[in-house]
Amino acid sequence: LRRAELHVGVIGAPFNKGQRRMGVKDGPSVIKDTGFLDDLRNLGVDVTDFGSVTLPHPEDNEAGPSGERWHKTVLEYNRLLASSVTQALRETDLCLTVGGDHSIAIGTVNGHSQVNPDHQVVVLWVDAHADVNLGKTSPSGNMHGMPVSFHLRELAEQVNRLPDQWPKPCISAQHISYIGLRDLDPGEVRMIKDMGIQAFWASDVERLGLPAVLSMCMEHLQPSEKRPLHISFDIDALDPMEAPSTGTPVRGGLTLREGLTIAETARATGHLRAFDMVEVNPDLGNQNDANLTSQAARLVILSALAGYRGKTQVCTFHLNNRQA
Ligand code: 6HN
Ligand code: MN
Ligand code: MN
Ligand code: MN
Repeated sequence: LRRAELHVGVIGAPFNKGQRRMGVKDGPSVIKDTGFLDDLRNLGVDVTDFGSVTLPHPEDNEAGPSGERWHKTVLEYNRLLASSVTQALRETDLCLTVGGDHSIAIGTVNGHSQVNPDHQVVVLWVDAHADVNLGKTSPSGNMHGMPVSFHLRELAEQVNRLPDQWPKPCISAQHISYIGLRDLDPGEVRMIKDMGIQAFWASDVERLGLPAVLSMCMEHLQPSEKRPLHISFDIDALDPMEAPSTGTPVRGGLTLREGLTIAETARATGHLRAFDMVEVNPDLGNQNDANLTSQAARLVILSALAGYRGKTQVCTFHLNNRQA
């Protein structure tokens, strides 16, 4: 029996209360319908499907102290999701969480950080948006624009948590880098500057080239055994021509090739432990748009987890495995 090089745990997070477009709840099912789980298995990855996390008792819309829409529901959902992520990471090498809107990264990053208290999770946030709003800086009240703020120690005093103070901050400003930014709110720009967070805008990728940007990110984050890498990949990081079916599209984004390169580079560190794929909403646009978007998500996932780039490309992961 061939021993797989990588054992991946997959969690579905069909959650949509972090924003106001309901169809993002179907992200996990349309991405699963691409057949990516079988693709992974065919590429020699050992896959355990942990099923979906759902809230047993849907709450009413209870806003947070600063008007955070569905505040209690979003945080209670993420508390559940976090424990599933922690569990998955105790049983596998890498946890893939498929959303759902980006508020689910409150739970994924928190759950990842709970696995080993001696380890410091480092995060690469691939997104058109910075998702670092506080209730008071958010123009929308939508919590998918806030997950990063919950994790930052520097913002600990300014975030509205659950009554028992969940979730506790788990990273500092130097433990996160952004790639793909192009639509930030004024408060977010100020916070990123004040905290000195490493941030590469889409224009920086254009100016410097992606390989240089990625080396600077990895130099900065220093992923290692004790600094496990978490990628939170918002599909809206890609240009809307590549991934149109998403709730907050912004033109001038990354190409799919660039998305695949980010995923492959992260995989090549050997320290990628968690990957979120979020914000695919098949309700937006026509069937072709939805297919383009879920296929883009599938390819990014296969690149991150198995170094796969397409049918005609030699998959080094597979070959190495066979030759061994
Ligand atoms: N996302 N900055 C805007 C807001 O409402 O806070 C947009 C957030 C988008 C969030 O795409 O995950
Ligand atoms: Mn195993
Ligand atoms: Mn976004
Ligand atoms: Mn996002």
